[in-house]
Order: sequence, then C-alpha cells, then structure tokens
Amino acid sequence: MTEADEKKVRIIEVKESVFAANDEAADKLRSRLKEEGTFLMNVMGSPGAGKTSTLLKTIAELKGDISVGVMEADIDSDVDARDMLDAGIPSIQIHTGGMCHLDAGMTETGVNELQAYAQEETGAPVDLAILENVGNLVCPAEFDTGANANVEILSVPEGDDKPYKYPLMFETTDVVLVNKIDVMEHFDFDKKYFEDGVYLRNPEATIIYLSAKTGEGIDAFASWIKDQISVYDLA
Ligand SMILES: Nc1nc2c(ncn2[C@@H]2O[C@H](COP(=O)(O)OP(=O)(O)O)[C@@H](O)[C@H]2O)c(=O)[nH]1
Ligand SMILES: [Mg+2]
Repeated sequence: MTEADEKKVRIIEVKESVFAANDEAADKLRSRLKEEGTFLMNVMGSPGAGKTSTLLKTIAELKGDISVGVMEADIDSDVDARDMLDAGIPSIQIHTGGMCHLDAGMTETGVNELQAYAQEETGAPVDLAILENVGNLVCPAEFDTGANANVEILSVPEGDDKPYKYPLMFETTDVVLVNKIDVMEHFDFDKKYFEDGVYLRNPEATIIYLSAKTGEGIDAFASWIKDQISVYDLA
C-alpha cells in the first residue's frame, strides 16, 4: 500500500476545543462582573496549604472596607463553607462531583448563587467574591474561571521546589502566598531557590510570606487585595 492509499486518521483535539470554549465563557463572565462592579478572586493551592485559614484571617482584616462572600469548591462536603458561615461570612458550597477544578461555567453558577444568597442575607450583593478552588496544584491552573485575580497559596511544609515541578500554577497566578512561615525553622525551605523558581515562571508575580496561624503578613495580603480592587474600579 502506498502512502496515497493509506486512509488518514481524523484526529480531534478535544482538549483544545474545551479550553477555547472555556476561555470564551471566562471572558464573558469577566465582562459581566465588570458591569456589576464585582471583583472575583480565584484562590488555588494544595489540600491543606491553608486556603480556608488564610481567607478567614484576611476577610476579618478587610471587614468594614469591602463586602466579601466566599464560594467554597470541593469534591464533596460542606466543611469549609460552614467555617465561613460560622465567621459571619456569606458563603456557599459548590460540589464538583469528583472533578478536580472549576471551569468558567461552574464559576458563573457559583457567583449567581453567592450573590443571591448575599442579597437575601445582607440586602446587597458582595463587592469581592472569592472562589476557594478545589485543592490541587495541577487542574485548577488549566482552566480560566473568569476571575480578575488568581492567588496561589503554597505552605512551607510543601517545599521550595514547587515552582519547578508545577510550572503552570505559578505561571497563571498574580500573587504567590507562602503560608505557615511560623514553622519555617523546622523545614529546609530555601527562599532564594523558591523565589528564583517563581520568577522563572512568572517575572511579574508578587510573593507574600505569611502565617494564617499567627496573623503575620495577613495585612500585606489584605493591602494587595485592596490595591487590585482600586485599580479594577478605576479601569
Ligand atoms: N502552623 C500552621 N498551620 C496552619 C497555618 N495555616 C493553616 N494551618 C493548618 O493547616 C491545616 C489546613 O488548613 P486549611 O486552611 O484547612 O487548608 P486548605 O485545605 O488549603 O483550605 C489546618 O490544620 C490548619 O490549622 C499556618 O499558618 N501555620
Ligand atoms: Mg479549605
């Protein structure tokens, strides 16, 4: 059989088309949020990095200045949303049913539900909607949720080599939070090696060291959020 006789295999790159459709939905969501005056922040990181703990402390710091609500995404359970509600923060839980990330469509559904809930509970939608994404360093980085800012939380015990091992997560984030600095002395965490890895992936990234346990550095993260929102409001 010659090359000309050989039947060509038709290959469909499903992944590419899924990403293209998601990017479009994410841009649509961003335009809508801009019209409504809502800032959406997507928080990513491994399970146990301290996403919920850091958010609880940071939202307490922001209280009075900005109204905040949280969408907690998990495969199952409502543990994190309960923690938020116990702290008086409007919150809903999104179940992904086994999926390890949220896409823009799921995020839009979450935003709608969160704003309806905030309206019912407080009489107004929130200015800052925070998405605590599913705990995972790979999948969430692949999908644009429609957020205005991406936050990656890494904790000291996870190690200083993560920017080298999970490049996309560090490429797609705007700020890298290094949590659990209160236990820094117990780990061989080389800050220079870590920062070099972050800037290699993302020269524009901001790095903030903090501890959700002691509260150190939480003010710097809260200021970073306020700066992002004031730039967004002016744009
Ligand atoms: N020592 C210490 N432990 C922390 C810190 N932040 C979170 N933790 C603990 O780490 C565990 C996971 O925290 P959590 O906020 O639930 O992480 P998430 O899964 O990323 O939301 C909990 O036992 C927290 O108490 C911190 O800054 N220092
Ligand atoms: Mg959590």
